[in-house]
Amino acid sequence: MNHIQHLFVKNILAGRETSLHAQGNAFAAANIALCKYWGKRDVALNLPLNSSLSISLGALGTKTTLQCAAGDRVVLNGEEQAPSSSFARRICAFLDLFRPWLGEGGVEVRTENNIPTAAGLASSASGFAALVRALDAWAGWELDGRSLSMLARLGSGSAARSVFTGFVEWHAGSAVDGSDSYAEPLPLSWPALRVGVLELSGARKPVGSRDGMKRTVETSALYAAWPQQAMDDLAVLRRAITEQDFAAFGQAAERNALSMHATMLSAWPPLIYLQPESLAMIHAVHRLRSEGMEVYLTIDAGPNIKLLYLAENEAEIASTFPSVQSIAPFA
Ligand code: 2P0
Repeated sequence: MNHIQHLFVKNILAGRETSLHAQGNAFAAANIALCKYWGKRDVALNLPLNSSLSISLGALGTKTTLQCAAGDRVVLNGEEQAPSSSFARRICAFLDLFRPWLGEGGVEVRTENNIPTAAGLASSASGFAALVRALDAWAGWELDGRSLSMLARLGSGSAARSVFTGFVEWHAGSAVDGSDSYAEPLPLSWPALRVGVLELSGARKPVGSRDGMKRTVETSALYAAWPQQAMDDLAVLRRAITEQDFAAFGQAAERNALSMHATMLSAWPPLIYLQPESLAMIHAVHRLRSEGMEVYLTIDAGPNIKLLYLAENEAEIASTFPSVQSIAPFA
């Protein structure tokens, strides 16, 4: 973690008194972007080149507990992680940003994910959001949502959105110091909305999102069109959510995901996250749609597909895709 990040945290915590409780506990929900975050304008502060919009996934997410320990310990789903593991190193490096407020001792981080393994749901989003909320509860800072979102963003960009639930917009902002790049919840709900999670492939992705977006920004000619595309899609999505216009909503989300994949495909070396099963599923969804079923899809930086549909079609989706996990974000 570098000087710029330390300064950013210092500014947010300026004037806050720390009084450590025995423990800090928090839960944060996973989120799926309907308008994707793809590309950074600043790597140290995780500042995005475009605004994004997500839906949270109800009870799927990360629960984290913090307490004092003799030295740092990171326990994931009941298993102690080696200090040299990339998971423990990333968490401890993030905690380093807060050491001046937490005192000399170590920190025990116990974290549980109930996100289906390898379903292509970023656990870093709910992970860093839960960690920041747990830090706030532990230290008694009582930060507002905007500050929590900006701190979570330092851990992982998409974590800025997981600080909240429901529909969440992450404003890209334009300030070089990152002070206007935060997420906030949209005051809108859509009780009939369903998100279907399908695990098609548990294979590890060859290139992580962080390196994938860097490569895309640096080498893809199609990336030049992306920020405007994302801005247009975000405006359509906002309107479609307000009016509960499901066709417009689904079209904008699907077009946005496939446009992001187009920028990846034209990077060099090419980034092809889609597997044969992914393409088969995309065609299956398009077939269903041609038969009159209102179902759309979205895909992140991996091979797995997420479906978007309404409660009235839940039973038919479950019988067509028996392995689908159907999530009701507003239930
Ligand atoms: C998103 N993704 O909006 C997009 C869509 C993947 C594809 O946010 O480097 O793990 O930690 O800021 O947040 C995944 O990227 O990247 C992501 P960092 P992050 O959900």
